[in-house]
Formats: sequence, C-alpha cells, structure tokens
Amino acid sequence: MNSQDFDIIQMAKEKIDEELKKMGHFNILISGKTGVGKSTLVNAVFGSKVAETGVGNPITQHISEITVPGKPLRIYDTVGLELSAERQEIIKKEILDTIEDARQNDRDKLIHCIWYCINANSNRIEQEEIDFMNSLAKETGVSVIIVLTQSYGKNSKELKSYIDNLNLNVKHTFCILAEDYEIDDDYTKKAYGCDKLVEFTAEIIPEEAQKAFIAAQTASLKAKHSRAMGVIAGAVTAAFGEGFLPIPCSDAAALVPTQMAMIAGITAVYGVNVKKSVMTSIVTSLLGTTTLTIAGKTIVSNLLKFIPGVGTAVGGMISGGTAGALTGALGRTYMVIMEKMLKGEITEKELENKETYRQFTDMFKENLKHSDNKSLLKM
Ligand SMILES: Nc1nc2c(ncn2[C@@H]2O[C@H](COP(=O)(O)OP(=O)(O)OP(=O)(O)O)[C@@H](O)[C@H]2O)c(=O)[nH]1
Ligand SMILES: [Mg+2]
Repeated sequence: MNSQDFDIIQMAKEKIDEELKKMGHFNILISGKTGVGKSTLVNAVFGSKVAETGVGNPITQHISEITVPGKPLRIYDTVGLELSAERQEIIKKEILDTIEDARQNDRDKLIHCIWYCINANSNRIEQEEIDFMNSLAKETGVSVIIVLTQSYGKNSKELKSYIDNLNLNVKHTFCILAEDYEIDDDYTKKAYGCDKLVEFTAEIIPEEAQKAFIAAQTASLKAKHSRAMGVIAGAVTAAFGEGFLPIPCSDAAALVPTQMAMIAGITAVYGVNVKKSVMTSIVTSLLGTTTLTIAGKTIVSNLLKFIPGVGTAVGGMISGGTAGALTGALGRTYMVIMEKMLKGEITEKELENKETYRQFTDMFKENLKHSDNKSLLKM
C-alpha cells in the first residue's frame, strides 16, 4: 500500500475502538426501596433487559455493580434498602466507601449521578427517606434526581408537588412510567418520561461522562441526535481548515482521517455495533467506490463528482467550503443511517442490498444540495 492510500474500513474500525476506549464509563447509582421499579427503569433507559442480562457483581453487602459488555455503562444498584436508621447508615457508608475507592484507585468508576426512586403510589414520603436522600446528596457531593416510578395515577402529580415544596437537596423530581401499565381491560397507560429524565440528566452530569451516558442510553434519540450534530460540526470545522488542497497532487491526507473519525464518533454516540461488512457497505456507497484501499485523492475526487460543476475541477483546488460541505453531508447521511438502524427501520440484511446503497447515495446527494454548513460551523 502506498503511503497515500487508506484502508478506509480498517481506519474507521480503529477510530471506533479508540473512541470507545477514550469514552470511559458513565456510572450511576440507582437507589430506592425494594420493589419500587429500579430494574424496570434501568431496562427502559438503557435497553431492554439490561438489569437482567447485565453482569451483576456484588461489591458490598448492599451494592451490586451491573455492567453490560460493549456498553460504556456501570450501574450501582442498591439492594435491600429499608429505611431503619441503622440500615440507612450502613448503606450510606457502603456508598461513600465505593466513591472513595473509585477516587483513589480507579476514577473511571466514579459515580456521576444518583437516581433515587420512590413509588408514585405511596401516599406519603417518610421522614427517614427524606433524611436519607438529603444526606446522600450532601455527603457524596453527587447530583441526586428523584424518580417517581409507576406514575400511572393522579397521585403522582400530587406527590411531586409535595416533594417540590420540601426544597430537598435534589436537582429535580420526575414522574415516570417506565413500562406501559394496564389499568383495566380497556385502558392501558402508555409509558412516558424516560426521555425527559435522560435529557435532564445529560445536562447536569460532569462533561467527561456525557458522551458515555448519551451513548449508553436508548430512551432519547433527541439527545443522541444533538450530540451527533456536535460531532459533525467539529469535523466540518476541521475539514474547512483542511480544504484548499490542490487536487489531485495532494492526497487529502488530513481530510479522510477527519471524516473517518467523524464516522467513528457518530457510531459511538448511537452505540450501534456496526459489523465490518455493514460498515463496508455504508462507507463504500457514500464514498462512491468499491475498492477499500484507496488513495485519499481518489476519495476526494469521487466525492467531488457529487457536486455539479465542481467534479470537473480536478487539477484545481478544493476550497475549505467544499471540504466542509462534503464532510457535513457525509456525516448527516451516516447519522440518519445510524438512527434507522437503532430504530430497527433497516436491518443488517437490507444493508447488503444494492437498492439500499442507492438510497444512501441519493440521500448523500440531497444532503449536499441542501448543505447549510453555516449552521454547523462554529464561526
Ligand atoms: N407496568 C409497569 N410495571 C412496573 C413499572 N415499574 C415497576 N413495575 C412493576 O413493579 C414490580 C417491581 O419492579 P422492579 O423493577 O423489579 O423493582 P426493583 O426496585 O428493581 O425491585 P428490587 O430489585 O426487588 O428491589 C415489577 O413487577 C414491575 O413489573 C412500570 O413502569 N410499569
Ligand atoms: Mg431490581
């Protein structure tokens, strides 16, 4: 392979691995009395059956650590929480020890947020529970959000306003129904609220945990979308600076890695496990090539063919604006594909078919036509 050639798929794969490695974990403590709906909430936010299929590992008497292979996520689930004063002290000490241990030995395990769950149908909130939440927030220094679980009745709104008026040391209280609830034969209350919980949580957790959280959760596509738009904007800005490359003398040595890093970044945000064959179909259909080991200049000239009037400029320069437009259109098209995969609107099988390729190419051309990179460029 000549130094100006890229094995683009290999490059994309390596960049995805790099991305996952540097992303670290999002760590959340889920607490609340037995049976309130902690596991149901975790499954609804992080993907079905996380609580059951994740690997649970008791790390103290009352805390179990759940991890899921391939997800940048660690859930600390408190087990057997009752609110007798002694039990409270014991559990709180275990939580503080877990945090201290992470601080000293492995900062990747630091707790970024606490969701404290209360069943919305409980008529009142006990003083012990109030004390527990307040001291948890104060002594750990971690943000606490109250989740009123199983909020299918009108009690939940009342309980929420009661809690709001207590002015507790918590960031917010959310009413949530994590799974549909069958009220009677004729009426089922639809699940709601997990998306809002996710969007709020994403805003209050430390910056270094945001990427992993947005990647790990599956309840808010909106949160993934805006994160992915940020990745694209960054790549467009970089590509703009890398533009003004003489074609074909220059090999676009900088532009192609920028684009592959963007693809990797978007893949990580969506948390989709893209197989090599699928990545190959997508990237080759977008880059207008069937060869994988390809010179950067060929990639750029292939891309240029998509722009009417510019395709003939080979031998000239591509401007920063053109490099940015190509990168933006590539990113937006790839993002739509990730969204469709996540929603199950395209299957891996369909990705192998020629018709699907053609749709991607059309989508890419369309995105290029409507390029409005001013909104993407932070200038
Ligand atoms: N329909 C519906 N049922 C729920 C919801 N949340 C909890 N439940 C039910 O409440 C019961 C307890 O829920 P879990 O999620 O297991 O509660 P938990 O807090 O994890 O319980 P422990 O692990 O035993 O402490 C289950 O039977 C759930 O089906 C919900 O949002 N919708
Ligand atoms: Mg549970």
